[in-house]
Amino acid sequence: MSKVFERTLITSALPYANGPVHIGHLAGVYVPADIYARYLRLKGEEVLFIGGSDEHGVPIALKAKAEGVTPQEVVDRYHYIIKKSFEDFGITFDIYSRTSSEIHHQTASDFFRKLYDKGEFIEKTSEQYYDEEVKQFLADRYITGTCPHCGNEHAYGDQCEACGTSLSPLELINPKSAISGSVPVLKATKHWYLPLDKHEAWLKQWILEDHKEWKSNVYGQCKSWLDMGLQPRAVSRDLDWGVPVPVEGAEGKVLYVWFDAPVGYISNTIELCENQPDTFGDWQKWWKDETTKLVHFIGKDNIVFHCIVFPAMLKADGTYILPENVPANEFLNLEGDKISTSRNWAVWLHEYLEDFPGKQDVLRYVLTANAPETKDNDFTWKDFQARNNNELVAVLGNFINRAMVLTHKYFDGKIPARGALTGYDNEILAEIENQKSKIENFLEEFRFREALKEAMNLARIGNKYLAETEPWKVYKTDEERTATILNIALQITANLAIAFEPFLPLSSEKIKQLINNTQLKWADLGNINLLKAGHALNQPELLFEKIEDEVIEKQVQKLNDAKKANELKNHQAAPVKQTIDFEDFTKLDIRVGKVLECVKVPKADKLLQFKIDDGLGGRTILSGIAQHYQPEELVGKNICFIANFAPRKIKGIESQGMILSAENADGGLAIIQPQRETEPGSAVG
Ligand code: B3M
Ligand code: ZN
Repeated sequence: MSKVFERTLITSALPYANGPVHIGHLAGVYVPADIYARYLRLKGEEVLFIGGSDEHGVPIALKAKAEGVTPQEVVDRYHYIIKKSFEDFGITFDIYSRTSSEIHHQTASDFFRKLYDKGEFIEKTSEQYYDEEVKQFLADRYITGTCPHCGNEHAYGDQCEACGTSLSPLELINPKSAISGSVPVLKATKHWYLPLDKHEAWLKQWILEDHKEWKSNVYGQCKSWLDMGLQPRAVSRDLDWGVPVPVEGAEGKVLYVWFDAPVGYISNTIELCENQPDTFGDWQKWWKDETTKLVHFIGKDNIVFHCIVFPAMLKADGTYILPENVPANEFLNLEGDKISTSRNWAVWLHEYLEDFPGKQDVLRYVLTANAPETKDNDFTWKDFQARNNNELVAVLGNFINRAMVLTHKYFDGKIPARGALTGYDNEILAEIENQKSKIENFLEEFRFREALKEAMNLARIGNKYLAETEPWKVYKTDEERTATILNIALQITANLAIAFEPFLPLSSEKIKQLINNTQLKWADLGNINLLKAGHALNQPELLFEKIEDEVIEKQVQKLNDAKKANELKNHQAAPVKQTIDFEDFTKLDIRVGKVLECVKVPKADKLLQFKIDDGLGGRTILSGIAQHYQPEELVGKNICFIANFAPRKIKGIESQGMILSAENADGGLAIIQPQRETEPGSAVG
């Protein structure tokens, strides 16, 4: 028998507060969670939607250290930027709080302590790397060394990013502390472990048997974890940033970030319910009542923590409900490349809004239409433009605008009364009624792309109806028939306002303004008598506007610039060549020359032809730098050249030497010039 739920608790992954949020976050987690929350609220259900920043963990501590500020300063900086981005994009959290808050520290600490008192942990002492210079145990990420598999000298204690192998710090050859650079020593340290192996049996039953309806990507990942067999997991760390382990003798230890972060969902609920008890009631009803449906929205890299580790923690406590579903998404790539904060390969939400003010719905639309629900997907600016121009403008916006404009033209902006219906009218009305269950079923199954497609099909039905019935022609001979057609078109418009509300809240609001009816509920969807004859519409206004090629090209350029800047930043000089002695060096006859003439070589786009004063009567040299200099800017300049370079014929011209230049990481060339005026023919050495 399937369970009967009375309310829904929706959580969305708490983003790390070590950078702003980008389109990948929005597409993977926050837009789907918000669609679901809005849909349930529109249906009049009792809903709580929890968000917040994850402010602990090694990367935040590491970033603070690198910047010479406290971790609190780092998270303060990003928490508010992230919170604002979510507000701007209409993500309707009931609370967006943070894990550095006092109430969270208290809640997480109590959670740990209860499990500790119940004997749910095992204690283990093991040898871990310790930095004697800074007197600190080193988290895996704080240790670098040579990868035993591929020889990469910059592998981390948890992973080699060159060959992708997972590592343990003890496997690294020549380990070094990333904090002080010193060689770490092994030292015994005690930690608490959650024995996941003891939870394996019920987890298998609960997921693999009782939740076969979970999305296949989620179910599949859980199955492979469970098939491999679960191991005890450390839930504490030697670190000075986080929730202190509330046990005697645990000084210098904090809860592992993945232990405290999911408890953040609970502490944020407590914070909200304590602040607004009249609206949200007692927090325990959200977490401890079997009639509450708990749903976690996350990205695929968080599956194990939400489907296995956190449920095991909740079960170990014994008083909590477990998630009913975990609709995790796969990843969104950007223009064919993995989104990366550190490489600045991302579309940042706050920057998007600077470039596309007021267009949050366009992004919500594109990210949902192209959501990575079952596999990784790609965001491209071309697709963004196409979906805006061909779908939002040409289908949705165009239909509503035609219905509005024609009604103003023929009926003074008032809903005309419907006359007798034709067979075709009835067909269309039946199609409209049908859309409701299609959209609903997809929403209930967390298939938001399909749900959105069906909402858009409602507008397609409307466009088809206007194209077939041609009210602008009919009006000349039959006003009553025109009235019927436009009445139907306006009922479809009212339906669109409802159907799109979970997906495009701002546009839905605008449609309601246009039709002058803000009272529409989800239950009204499919109803074809929503607007009464005689009801006055507001003035027509365009809902969406075309996005031109130049605007899109600018965005692509911006990404390419970021890529270039990143390549330069990460550029490492080439390794030094084999050692030579002075003898070898003296074989090179390097001299200063003065450029007398410089011209382009015909039919060779890279070559410049130089006439050089070498103090010996002059010589001709060809050089492949035409793409980096205009010939005239070099005339009169001093340069350096190799005078005893064997002459070579290029394009029928003999080149008698080689001009020296330096090459930048991006391939740009710069000619070497003596730093003072020097006589032609002077030796360089
Ligand atoms: N902060 C990981 C992430 O942003 C983590 C999620 C916590 S959810 C409790 O991918
Ligand atoms: Zn490696």
